[in-house]
Amino acid sequence: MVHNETSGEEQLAKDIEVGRLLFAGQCDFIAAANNMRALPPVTLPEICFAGRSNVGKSSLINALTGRRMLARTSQTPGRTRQLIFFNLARRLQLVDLPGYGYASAPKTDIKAWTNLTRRYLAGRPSLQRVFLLIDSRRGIGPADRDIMNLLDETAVSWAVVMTKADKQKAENLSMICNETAAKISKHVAAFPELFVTSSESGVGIETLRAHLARFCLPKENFAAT
Ligand SMILES: Nc1nc2c(ncn2[C@@H]2O[C@H](COP(=O)(O)OP(=O)(O)OP(=O)(O)O)[C@@H](O)[C@H]2O)c(=O)[nH]1
Ligand SMILES: [Mg+2]
Repeated sequence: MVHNETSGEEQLAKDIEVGRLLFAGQCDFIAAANNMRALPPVTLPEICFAGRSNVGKSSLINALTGRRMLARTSQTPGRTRQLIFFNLARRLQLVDLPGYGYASAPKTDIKAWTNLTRRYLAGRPSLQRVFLLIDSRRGIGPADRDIMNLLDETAVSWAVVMTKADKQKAENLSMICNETAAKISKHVAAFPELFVTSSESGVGIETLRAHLARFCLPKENFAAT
């Protein structure tokens, strides 16, 4: 029993190290696209971060890559207005998406971003998984449900990342995570596990790195299956 637990921990530590090494690699800005023709060519496996405005998408990319200023963040919602592509260690493409649910931008702008994001999500052949960010203080809202349904319809695999865990009390956090997990279990294209993170405190970042490494490195690199 004790032996198994130890080896489980060792396996996890090995996977975390694989993730750490990948994310310690160079990460370069590739492209900012505000229309479908401006998307960079399909080359590497790609994962993207989607979610409401201000949920913490750009901050999460910075936390994962350990670079404070790689993706531009802001206290004002609506900071990221294009699809921003980053190349990680020439192995994985990371995409920072514009947020949805931001009411104070001009309506035509909102429509253009929403259309572009939807077209990208539904039609990008290299897209391995969408990471849908949910604020730990708010849980799933109506705009999130629209995206979840779109992803289910287009059969794009997606997973939920809870953000800003540092801003929520432990008991509320576990309650909101249980509620969220129950809701996503009804969606066919959803990965059942939640990733609970804080870009501020670093909670959950190494686990998410280890998970992301699986989209671009061969299976033999990992201990745990
Ligand atoms: N306390 C705390 N604040 C966070 C965390 N992640 C992001 N923030 C803050 O939340 C605000 C929005 O973060 P962004 O990363 O710009 O959010 P975004 O989802 O990229 O927003 P848009 O580009 O507008 O869609 C900023 O003020 C961040 O500092 C976190 O884990 N903890
Ligand atoms: Mg952003």
